[in-house]
Amino acid sequence: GQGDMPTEIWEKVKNHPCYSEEAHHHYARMHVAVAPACNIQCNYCNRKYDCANESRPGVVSERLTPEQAAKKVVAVASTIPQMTVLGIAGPGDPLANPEKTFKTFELISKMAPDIKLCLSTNGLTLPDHVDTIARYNVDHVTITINMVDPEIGAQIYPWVFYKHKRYTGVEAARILTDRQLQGLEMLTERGILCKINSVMIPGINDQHLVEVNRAVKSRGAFLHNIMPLISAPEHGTVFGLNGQRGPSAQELKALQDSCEGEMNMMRHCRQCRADAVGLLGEDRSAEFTTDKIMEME
Ligand code: CLF
Ligand code: SF4
Repeated sequence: GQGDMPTEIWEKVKNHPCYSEEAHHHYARMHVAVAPACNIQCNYCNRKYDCANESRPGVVSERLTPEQAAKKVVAVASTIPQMTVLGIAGPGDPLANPEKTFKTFELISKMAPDIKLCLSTNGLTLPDHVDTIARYNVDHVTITINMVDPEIGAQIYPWVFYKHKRYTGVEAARILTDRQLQGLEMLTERGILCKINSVMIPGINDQHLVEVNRAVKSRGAFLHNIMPLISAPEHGTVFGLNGQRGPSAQELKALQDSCEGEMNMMRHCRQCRADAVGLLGEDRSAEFTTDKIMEME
């Protein structure tokens, strides 16, 4: 229920399946995979698959043009009436593909104006796009923040590509954390709800995520979603190949518990694919391939 939440915030969360634990039983989201490129490298990413920001590696999602994506949204919304939210979450970084991402939002806001728009990003170029995000009425932005300490960041991110130049090591991580936190502040100043996703990587950032939690809370983040690293050698990620393990369910819960009280913690994330369709935990993307949508017309 609304509890003591201000009405303008309640209006934004009550039917968003990720922002409200209750809503996820009743409302569906869909992602469209319009954003193939990325501007950083995470050691938990396998570019052959979807963005590990938001996804379980293993299945390649179908890449769509903005026009195909908008058609798909209209087709899904007419089939699944509980579909309230359209998210762009990959397979790369949506803001490393700004033309495709914002063109998709523009088409959808015309063709399906009731659908809420949602965006997930690594944050590197976020400050440059805050005005555009606000202009397209994107109410929900997720930033994946795994550290606020560049020394720790250097163990997670081998490089970032920023303003036409490749940076590595601590310097790269410092640029990334500065841009992420600046972007978060700019969004929350404009009243855009921000969720922070963090990937829990045992031995690297597990102790540190409590500090990340404080840093994002103090900058106005609404919700913190700490997700387990999914690591297996067959996924071909740097961490997987190095034998880096993911956390146990108990370790994850203990960390979430120690952050709870500081701010709202999300505990119902299903680490969706970049082309997921349906209720969280349900995947109906196979019903809505481009071929099938063309047949529906
Ligand atoms: Fe998608 Fe992400 Fe928007 Fe939700 S998913 S872009 S906020 S509409 Fe949700 Fe999926 Fe977890 Fe993401 S369950 S991976 S938190
Ligand atoms: Fe991969 Fe996403 Fe990281 Fe880019 S931001 S390297 S797509 S996990």
